[in-house]
Amino acid sequence: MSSRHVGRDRQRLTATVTDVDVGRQKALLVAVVGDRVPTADVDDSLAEMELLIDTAGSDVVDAVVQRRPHPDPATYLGKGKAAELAGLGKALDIDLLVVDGELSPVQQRNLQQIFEVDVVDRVALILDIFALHATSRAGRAQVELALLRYRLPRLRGRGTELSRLGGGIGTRGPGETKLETDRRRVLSRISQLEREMEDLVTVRETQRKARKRAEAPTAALVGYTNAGKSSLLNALTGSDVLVEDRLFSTLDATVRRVTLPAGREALLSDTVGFVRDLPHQLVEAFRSTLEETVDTNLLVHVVDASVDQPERQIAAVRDTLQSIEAHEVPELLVINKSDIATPEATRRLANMHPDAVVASAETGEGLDELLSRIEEAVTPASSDLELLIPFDRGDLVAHLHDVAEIVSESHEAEGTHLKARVPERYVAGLAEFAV
Ligand SMILES: Nc1nc2c(ncn2[C@@H]2O[C@H](COP(=O)(O)OP(=O)(O)OP(=O)(O)O)[C@@H](O)[C@H]2O)c(=O)[nH]1
Ligand SMILES: [Mg+2]
Repeated sequence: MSSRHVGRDRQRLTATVTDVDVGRQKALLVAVVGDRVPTADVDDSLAEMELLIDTAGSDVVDAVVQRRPHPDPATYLGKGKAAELAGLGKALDIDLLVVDGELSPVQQRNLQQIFEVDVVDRVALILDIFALHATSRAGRAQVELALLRYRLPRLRGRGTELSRLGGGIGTRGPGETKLETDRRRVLSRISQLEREMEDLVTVRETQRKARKRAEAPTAALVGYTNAGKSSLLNALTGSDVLVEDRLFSTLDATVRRVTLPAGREALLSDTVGFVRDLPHQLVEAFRSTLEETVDTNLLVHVVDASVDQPERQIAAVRDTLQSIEAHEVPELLVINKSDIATPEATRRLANMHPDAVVASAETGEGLDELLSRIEEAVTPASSDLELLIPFDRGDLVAHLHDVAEIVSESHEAEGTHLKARVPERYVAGLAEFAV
């Protein structure tokens, strides 16, 4: 069993004590990892935790890794280690202990007693960020649902207050003041939210059907959080969706029209980013949103080529897609941020994914190619037909003008004579008019 302090001067993410903004909470970050986990993987995971903690409004004053085969069932860290670190925490005057892992309610309670500060695990941290960023009614309802499901098993007995004093990580949330104080009321709030979600799903279902009727093909931007999905949406559609160097800046789905090279329009959507081990409470709560987003003709999977291990992010995204049963939708990989990634990293990714498009939302590199590739992927196959349509079927002629490319049109004694390039799905229904 060994432990290791991660140097404070470690690149970019670890704040030194003097950097800490007044008003921001000071956090001690701890991780328990197996003896054989490579150091690079541990550092990667801690760097991501620090970015998450920063996004949630706290600063990491020190990070400690304890190597042991398994977390302690009672105290997560070994008991001795926990006591030692509690001393360090006092010396550093921390407000918060953050664990890079998932704590059982018992472990969380015990650590809270040992450290005498709030204790937050990775799940609570991610839930907290979602709570901070949720703005729409649906987004807030979904986050509240996830938070309540996370907190329910952590309620102690009857009448335990859910919201503790102070407004730090793990205590916030939409509807926080409304958070109910006992199990029964939490449960009834959960079913109320579930009903609300069902209603919202129905409304959105209707909107989605309307969009489908509009016959515009759809593509959805998916990818790891901070990969540049919103930036690409902006660059491709000239809109100004919020872009931040923070995790989970986007929570609500946005849909924008994009004009494809041949002039056809498609609908491009942007939504919440993924992260490895996205808490299951969140996947559950956001399932309907996520499933809607990925009910599309094409997934445009954006990967940030400038991160340490882009392959791991690609794998995490594909895992999440699998858990929402979207892994069968065609995928187009975009290797983004080529302007800041090293040429070797970009080349390595491009070699491993020969069908991917190399692009930069920042410089515009590769965007034309990306649009053509989206067009190619979403354009349905069509057939050239020659049709004779009786005059009493003017509706059909009008419909063909909407959905098909009319090559020639002439009015003859028996009806309208059309030569048209017709999308495949209409071909069968036109058989009786073929000449
Ligand atoms: N240099 C460079 N920076 C980029 C590029 N694309 C995005 N960024 C930056 O990366 C950060 C994240 O971009 P976003 O577009 O917000 O990423 P996102 O995938 O929408 O992130 P979430 O909504 O948080 O999941 C921002 O600081 C962007 O300015 C790029 O091609 N090159
Ligand atoms: Mg975004």
